[in-house]
Amino acid sequence: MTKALIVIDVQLDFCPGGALAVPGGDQVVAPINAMMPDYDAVLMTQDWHPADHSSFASQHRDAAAYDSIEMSYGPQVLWPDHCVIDSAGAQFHPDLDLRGDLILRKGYRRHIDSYSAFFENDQSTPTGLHGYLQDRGIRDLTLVGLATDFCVAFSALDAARLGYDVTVDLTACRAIDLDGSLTTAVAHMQSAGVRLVGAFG
Ligand code: VGL
Ligand code: ZN
Repeated sequence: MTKALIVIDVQLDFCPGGALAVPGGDQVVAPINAMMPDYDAVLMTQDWHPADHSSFASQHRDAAAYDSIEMSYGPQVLWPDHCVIDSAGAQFHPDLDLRGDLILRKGYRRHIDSYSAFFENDQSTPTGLHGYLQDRGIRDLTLVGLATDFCVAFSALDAARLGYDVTVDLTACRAIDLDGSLTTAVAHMQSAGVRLVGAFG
């Protein structure tokens, strides 16, 4: 079976010292590089926001980073400004092996966030990744990267919903863990049939 490794958002802003640093975020780089040769396709996502993106707390009066607000498409956590288009923090970690097949950018439309590699946060606007994978006959996906409880989990849940065989390798993931979000994400992934392997870092 053709199998793909999907590397989610291994960018400097999600690593220690970055704008939305995930504890131990840089520790995923070495295991991800080591996994790449085992896959027929290696795809990467890159969180890529305009400077006035609506997921940034800075764009909302009376709101602070990590507050949750209601948007037209549902609940949305407000984040510190991060992964701004062309900024240093939006770059991939310099040690990440970039010899992959596809880089998919997401979150570039001001009014809607996109955690998942498959759909924007309205859960219905496609990114085109499903079509790409179908075209290549890829049905078997392993997801790794940052952050376990947001972009990795949303991508894994969408992939399971679309009928892919989905594995998340926790050895090569790290979480933000906002108010129990990691426990919730793990429970949702387990009940959706996502295979969780490896140990939490
Ligand atoms: C992410 C929050 C905001 C992620 C991206 O990559 O998990 N989280 N943007
Ligand atoms: Zn983002």
